[in-house]
Amino acid sequence: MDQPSRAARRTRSLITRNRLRLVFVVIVVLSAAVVVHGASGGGLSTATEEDVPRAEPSDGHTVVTESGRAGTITAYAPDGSVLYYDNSHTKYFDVDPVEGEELTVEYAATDTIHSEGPTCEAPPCTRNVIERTDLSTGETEVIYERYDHREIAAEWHDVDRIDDERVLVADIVADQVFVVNTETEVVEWLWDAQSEFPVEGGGPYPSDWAHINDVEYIEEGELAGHVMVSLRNQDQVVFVDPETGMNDEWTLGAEDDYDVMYEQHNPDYIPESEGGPAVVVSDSENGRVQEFQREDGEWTRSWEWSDERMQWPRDADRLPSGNTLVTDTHGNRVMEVTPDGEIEWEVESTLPYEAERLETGDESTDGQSARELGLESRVAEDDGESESGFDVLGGLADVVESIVPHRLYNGLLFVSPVWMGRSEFAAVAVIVLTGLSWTGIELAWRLRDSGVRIRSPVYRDDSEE
Ligand SMILES: [Ca+2]
Ligand SMILES: [Ca+2]
Ligand SMILES: [Ca+2]
Ligand SMILES: [Ca+2]
Repeated sequence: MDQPSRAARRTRSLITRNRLRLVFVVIVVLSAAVVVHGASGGGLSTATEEDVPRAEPSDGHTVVTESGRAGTITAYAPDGSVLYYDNSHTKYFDVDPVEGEELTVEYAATDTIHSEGPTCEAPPCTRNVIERTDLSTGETEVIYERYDHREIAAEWHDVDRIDDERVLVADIVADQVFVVNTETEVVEWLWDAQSEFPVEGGGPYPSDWAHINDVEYIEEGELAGHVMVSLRNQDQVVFVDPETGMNDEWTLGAEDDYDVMYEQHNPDYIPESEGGPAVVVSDSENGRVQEFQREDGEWTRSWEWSDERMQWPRDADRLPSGNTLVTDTHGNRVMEVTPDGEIEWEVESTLPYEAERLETGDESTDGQSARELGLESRVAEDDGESESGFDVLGGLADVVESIVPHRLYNGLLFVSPVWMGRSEFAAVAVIVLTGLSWTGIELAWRLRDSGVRIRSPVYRDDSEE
């Protein structure tokens, strides 16, 4: 080998290497810009009342709770302004209008106890509370409270009022639902998920086994007096006769049968008088809201709705108008979807748990079934056409989302900063992959420069170039 050609090769190699390095730098800088934009420019926060974005004007008061790291309850007036805001509890879950009381709500909230003391020997512990607040005066009273000895999965995510004295509570920590008289504090009825479900199924026992996240007292129709219970980790909504126990024939969904439901939230029962029996429910891990109609002793899917942005919805209320009020937790919004599938009203929120339109009653009260209304289904793929063909990060986000298991992906979104969305995750993935590739290539170059040759089946001698 002669010297000039060797020197020329070295120069050529250096140019090639520096070009490649430049490409890596550009990729990292662009991706970092996306992350920085998300962290600063995104700007969505509900941490204080001043931060809360205005809502679009609507035909009533809307109350939204949040249970991420910012635990909030916010009431929007019909003109979209904030009528009431509180963030004094760690997390807020179910909120319901109080019947016959204008602008008064009841909600379930949680305080995490981080320090050792008389209410918690081994922190962290939890205080669960049901409170009633007059949104116009801010006056708040404690209806019922209880301490629990741990923090994880120790919350009450739903409460349903039966009458003036009694409420039904979905108790995640004990995997039970119970009726308590809040005057006497005597528990009058209790159903334990272990009576029907094996501990080997669902989530890990005892840390987060059934995750009973919703409960509803059915007031009328064939199932009047039954209690509907959502076992998130069993992917099932079940119907319990208070006298005789679970009514197997009515169970909706089956464990790990993700085509039907995948770790659902907030099912609402629509009775026969409104075109049911039907159940409108957030199919959270599948990223859609849907409805099932009871016919010939079986549940049939009668409606589903999702769009590209929807990610981990956790509430859907059918309103008397025929619209559906949807809480899209990782889509960071609460919105109203019309019968033909359009978004009619919207407000941004960082990690919303559930929403209520106060004037329309508790959850889906007076809302008609999808079948009765002739609702049009719509799924995310339908509006794929409108997406830009040059949306590289959007495409990458799809790839990341398709590779990472849904539960893990939603878990990552839940624990990451509020501004971390799909694009930011894709950008971080690009930075990590670029970093790894760059490091690997630099290492290979070093080895090569120091005369180490790694033989591989595709190794070719310089002379063959
Ligand atoms: Ca509610
Ligand atoms: Ca409720
Ligand atoms: Ca609901
Ligand atoms: Ca609701």
